[in-house]
Amino acid sequence: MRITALAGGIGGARFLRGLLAAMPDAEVTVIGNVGDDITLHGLRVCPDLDTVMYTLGDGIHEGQGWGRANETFSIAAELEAYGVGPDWFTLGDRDIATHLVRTQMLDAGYPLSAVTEALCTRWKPGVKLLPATDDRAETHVVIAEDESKRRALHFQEYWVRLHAPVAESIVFVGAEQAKPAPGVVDAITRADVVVFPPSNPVVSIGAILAVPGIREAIAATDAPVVGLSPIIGASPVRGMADKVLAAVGVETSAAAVAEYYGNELLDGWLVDESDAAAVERVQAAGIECRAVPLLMTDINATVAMARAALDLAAEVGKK
Ligand code: FO1
Repeated sequence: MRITALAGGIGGARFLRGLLAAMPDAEVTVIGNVGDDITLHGLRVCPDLDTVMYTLGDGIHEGQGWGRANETFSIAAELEAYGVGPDWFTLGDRDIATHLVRTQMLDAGYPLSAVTEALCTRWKPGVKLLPATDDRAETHVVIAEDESKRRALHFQEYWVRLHAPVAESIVFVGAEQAKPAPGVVDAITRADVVVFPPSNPVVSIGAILAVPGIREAIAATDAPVVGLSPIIGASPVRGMADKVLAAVGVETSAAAVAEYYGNELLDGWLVDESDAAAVERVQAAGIECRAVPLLMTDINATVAMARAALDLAAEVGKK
């Protein structure tokens, strides 16, 4: 079975671990978010691609969900001694090796997709990891400095330095000119199932859908498209989805996120058992909906979620 999943960072990567455990023989392609990417100290950092690669390659810092396990910070300490910032975004020594390899390959003219493939020959994540695009398309967030002044911040500064204050709007800088990376549209049109893991609907899945051609391919594919809500009750399981959903005028609820994606993209949607009351509203939006446990408390819970998503895909696929 060919499964294609759009994935952001931590939630998406953890879900993929369950998907691979549930479907060890499936051919899984992951279309990874590049909107979080940032250049620091001359190095290109791709947080969401690295979180998928490290998580599935068993190199991830488990507690954080980003960066490397057994990390050291000698370089960060030296940079601080030089007074060289930014001090709000810390790169570990092991992680810096990834950025050095990536940056020298990019500088040599390799596209990000080729760089990602090369890095994955070491990590062997068990999936084909594709960046949504080889072009630069970084997410910026517009906040109100005060009633008269507004500022657009790189997503990392918005999230890591400012801890996600109220956001006015989200801008995917350069996305309009970006093209899907090689293999991305193919992975969607040839899939037996397309999955939206419980990633951030705006700055992760939304940033991927902002690349022209990707949303259209998902809307056009014959494969059933099934998503899992990243919102349980009125709040995100992790991260700042509530803040960026508000910025795009969407209520923070499992049903509202399903409506935000819409039935031209989604055929099925999983909400948590505690949101069973939302099933009717999602069905009314033309999207098949089931209420199942959606907290990834351990690998078994995540495997069960992956199975529920594939069961729903099988059901809607027959329609
Ligand atoms: N998040 C933080 O809160 N603080 C950091 O210093 C930090 C450093 C960092 C370095 C590499 C990397 O791949 C991710 C890093 N993150 C950090 C997490 C990052 O903001 C998130 O992984 C995503 O961009 C949001 O999902």
